[in-house]
Amino acid sequence: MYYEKLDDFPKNFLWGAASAAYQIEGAFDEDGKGPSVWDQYAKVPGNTFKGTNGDVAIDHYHRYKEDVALMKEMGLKAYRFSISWSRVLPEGEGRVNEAGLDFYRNLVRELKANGIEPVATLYHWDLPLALQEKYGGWESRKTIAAFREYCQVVFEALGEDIRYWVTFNEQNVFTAMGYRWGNHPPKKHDVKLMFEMNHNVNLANAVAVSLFHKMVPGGKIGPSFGYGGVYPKTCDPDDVLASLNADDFNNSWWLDVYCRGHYPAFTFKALERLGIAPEVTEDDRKLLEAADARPDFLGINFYHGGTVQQNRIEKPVDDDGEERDYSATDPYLMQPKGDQAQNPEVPMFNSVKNPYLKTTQWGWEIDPVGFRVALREVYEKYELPIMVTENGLGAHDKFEDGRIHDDYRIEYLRQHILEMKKAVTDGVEVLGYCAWSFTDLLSWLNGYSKRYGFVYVDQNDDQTGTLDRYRKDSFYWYEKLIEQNGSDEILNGKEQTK
Ligand code: BGP
Repeated sequence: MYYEKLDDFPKNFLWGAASAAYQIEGAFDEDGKGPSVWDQYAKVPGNTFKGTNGDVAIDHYHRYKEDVALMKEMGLKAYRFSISWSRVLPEGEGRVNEAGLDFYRNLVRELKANGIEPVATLYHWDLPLALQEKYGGWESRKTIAAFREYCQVVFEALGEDIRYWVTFNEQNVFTAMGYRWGNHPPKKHDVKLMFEMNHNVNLANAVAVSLFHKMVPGGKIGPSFGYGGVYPKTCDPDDVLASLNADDFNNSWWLDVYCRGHYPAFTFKALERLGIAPEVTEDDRKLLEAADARPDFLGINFYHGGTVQQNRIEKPVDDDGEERDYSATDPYLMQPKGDQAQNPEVPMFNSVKNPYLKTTQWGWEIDPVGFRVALREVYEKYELPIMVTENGLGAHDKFEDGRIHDDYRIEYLRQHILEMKKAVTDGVEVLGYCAWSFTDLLSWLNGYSKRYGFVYVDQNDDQTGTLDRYRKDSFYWYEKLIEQNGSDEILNGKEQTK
């Protein structure tokens, strides 16, 4: 769709940047903070890249004033951060640690004094270790009650000062990484259990949203979902059907529950057939469907989507385009039902490479148009305002005498923000855009060398850096973009940056 002129971004558009507690704070055991599952997990040899952990991270806990001063200098309008549950409730429930709450009170005060809108995430993966040990974490409904307690404490302390809240960050990612792929805590490989614990997180999300609506009437709350749009490999109707299946399995499975209060029929039936669908009680249904459990906006984290073709059982087609007969040997058909239950998507779709897209140094597809498609799809389907809560480029940056020439990052952001502007022109209501990330920070599984920030932090994989901060070229570019409220000039690449 071609426009002669794009709509302007709204005047109060929230140009922001994002982070998460474990990835920046450090001070992992200071001022009464209890351990989280990540504090433990990252210290087990082999679990993270070169053994990196967030004990110090980028020491934001002690340097938050310096970081906020940089945000202010940049002209940032919003800052998304997460609250560490075990800093506030060291055992996950019960005793409140006032010193932990004070850190967030001070941070929010500092942000607001500098004209920056705080956006607080309640849960960015760092579950209090005590809850994992006591109840098996999200495997138990007791953790839902603990989460409610935590939310109540935090809403009471900060509800008046923070307008925008995010419940769960990328529920689709932490449930799958923790319970299917086994590369996040608690490192399990059990798909049935994953769907069960995921259901508990859905209930916790509904509980938090309902409670928020009671306690913070003027505020806005929603989950941040890791959205990946799906393309069919070809216009063969069977490939199109496969992409519909993948979208249902990868996206609607969560988004429908958040926004409509129930699971999508197709995936639910597929899981039921395999005996791995979550048990949904009558009370659960009521809770999920309650009007006050609907989010006020949807947070969308966008990095990349995927491409699929029809499954190989019905019509075997290889990536090289050659047809092969899998019917006799297809491992899925030969597997007992229990094993099929570990691979529920096999009959639904088959992931393939997208030949049109380039990838990052870490192999993630770069797809700005897909970002516009994603915004359109989500907005059309759920009719909720969208806040882009993460989008950005992870790269190896080169530090040259205090300068970091990250033109590749500027280009990535420019293209994505331009497509977002087109989506706005298409009619999508976008409240704000939080680039991932403001400063460099710890990547959960890729250490400190996968950098995303506008601000370079001298921290290395061996965790010996000075922690000094340096503005990258992208810092000055984003500053200008904000100043011009995302003008066509800067988005068409005509502006010179330092
Ligand atoms: C998202 C997470 C962020 C961040 C980002 C980049 O999934 O919400 O916390 O880590 O991805 O991921 P990575 O560090 O793996 O490159």
